[in-house]
Amino acid sequence: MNYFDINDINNLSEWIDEAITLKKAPLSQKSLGKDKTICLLFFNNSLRTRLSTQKAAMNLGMNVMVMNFGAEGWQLEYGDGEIMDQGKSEHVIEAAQVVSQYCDIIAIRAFAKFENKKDDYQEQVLSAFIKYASVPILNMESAIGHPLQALTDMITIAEHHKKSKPKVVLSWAPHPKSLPQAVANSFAQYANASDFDFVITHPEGYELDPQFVGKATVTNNQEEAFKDADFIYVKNWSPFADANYGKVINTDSSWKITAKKMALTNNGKFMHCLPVRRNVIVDDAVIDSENSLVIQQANNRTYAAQVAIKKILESINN
Ligand code: AN0
Ligand code: CP
Repeated sequence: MNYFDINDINNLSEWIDEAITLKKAPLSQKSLGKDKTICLLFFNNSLRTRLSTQKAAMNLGMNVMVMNFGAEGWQLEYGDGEIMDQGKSEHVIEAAQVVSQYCDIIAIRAFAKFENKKDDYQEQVLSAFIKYASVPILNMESAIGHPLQALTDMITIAEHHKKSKPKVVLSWAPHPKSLPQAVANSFAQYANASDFDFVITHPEGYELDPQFVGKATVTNNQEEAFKDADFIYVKNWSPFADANYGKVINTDSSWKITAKKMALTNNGKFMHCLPVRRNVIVDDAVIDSENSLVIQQANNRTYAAQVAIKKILESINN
């Protein structure tokens, strides 16, 4: 099996429970990955994903190889039948088969490139590796999804919610650079698969892909959305719509998360996947408050990765 997106999870609440169990005894499955190797390929920067995925693999007894593919690998070609007389040195057809011979799982981070929406939304890089590799693929944030982060966020909400149906709000916040929709897409997808009162709030022009919005309530009124919320999940993303795909069209600082806005919530918890720009996305007073879960979220990245790798290893062993 791959862990590419939510469709690879047979039972989300079971995965969440398993991650919480692994968190109590992280070394309990240490023999599962013995003599198995995971290769982590990074086409983009990372702190949490890189270290927590390594940690998770080590907790399962695996060997880990990491490569900054974007900075140090050959530039890959993805197109069929291309005459490769330009900048690209190697085709993914060979690269994926070659890497498969060195390891048992290939984990990949490859963000949206914002060059061509179709390539991004067809998951050009991850799809090519899934097609040509002969070992399972683990998604460490692809063009349109970040399934390890979303699994982490569902684990964190499960640990902290006090109600059977919490109000969970995904809020856009301003950022000076253009960021992918991946984190927001996956959060929305996993939130829709959970028993939440789920609300998305963003300025006009920041509508997400409807396939991820699903049955969520969507509003351009952030303060209205925050009322009585139990969890405020904040993220910047760039527009999905064709006209402004991947551009920055709004940096309105009135969308920043402030203590005044948090006071509208039901003593709500503040969540963000990190990295976060302080006092642009969120005020110090909020991220430093007792209600901020950001450090605990980052810790849960290890157990989300551990449950995903465990499932893949079990599928290999069977
Ligand atoms: C990335 C993003 O928004 O997708 C990674 C977040 C986990 N963030 C930045 O590039 C700042
Ligand atoms: N949240 C997250 O994926 O962080 P990194 O980009 O640092 O890996």
